[in-house]
Amino acid sequence: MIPIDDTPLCRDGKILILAYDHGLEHGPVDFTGVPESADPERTFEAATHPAVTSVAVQKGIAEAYYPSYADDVDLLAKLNGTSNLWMGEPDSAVNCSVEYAADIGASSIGFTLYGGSNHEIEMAEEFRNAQEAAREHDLPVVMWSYPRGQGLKNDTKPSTISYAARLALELGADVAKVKHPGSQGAMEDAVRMAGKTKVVMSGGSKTTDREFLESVKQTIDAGGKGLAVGRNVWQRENPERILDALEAVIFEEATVEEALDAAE
Ligand code: FBP
Repeated sequence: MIPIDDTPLCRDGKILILAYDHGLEHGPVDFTGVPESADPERTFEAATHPAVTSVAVQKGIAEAYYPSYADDVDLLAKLNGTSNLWMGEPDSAVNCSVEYAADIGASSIGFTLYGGSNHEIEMAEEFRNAQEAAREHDLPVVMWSYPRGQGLKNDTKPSTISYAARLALELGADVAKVKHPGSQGAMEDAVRMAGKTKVVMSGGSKTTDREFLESVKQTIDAGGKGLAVGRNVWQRENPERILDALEAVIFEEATVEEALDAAE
């Protein structure tokens, strides 16, 4: 673990990562509701909002679009990822090295671990390589800690999310990105299991403003440090509006009602 509060990934110890790797992970279907969202520039524009601490993208998007935003946006390079065309047991190809991520301007790295997958052993070994290389470059490491696989029927049950958070601590991640386990109490347990590793909530599929903000508020009240979110921001017609609300909840300790007002 390295101190990350003074890195660009954090603002006042909190984190709001805008994730935009869905074109790989889910495919073009995620862009159908708001066709403009297929244009990476739209998300980079959204990432200039002061609430956003970093934008998380794959190497190709970073190479093609980040140079135009390097002065205004912080880059988290997602090192592994797999398309939805893959039908096998959960796994994630390593598409980018830490060295290359640093070369293209990333100030932190992201890595998915599917604990419980039949590929967990290889993925953990790949994570080890990335984590140790990141230390050489002083880059914070964010683990997308998503237990899933043949044996796991419910990947958001509280005990699974607590285990996901613990895996991140045990394997040396600075930040554990976990799914919301359904209640503030369950998120508190995940935060406790993560120890010194900061916990951020994974955004999930698009919901109403209120439902989404309530889950974020629960995460913050549980001791979580923020959010790594994609669809709940850029699948909205006006990403800036929900970012205003997120800024209020994450950085200003606002209530959900106050945040909804901020988003008017
Ligand atoms: P969302 O906020 O849209 O859920 O994005 C977070 C994220 O982790 C992305 O980085 C990733 O592409 C996606 O979720 C993966 O979601 P899943 O594997 O659960 O379909």
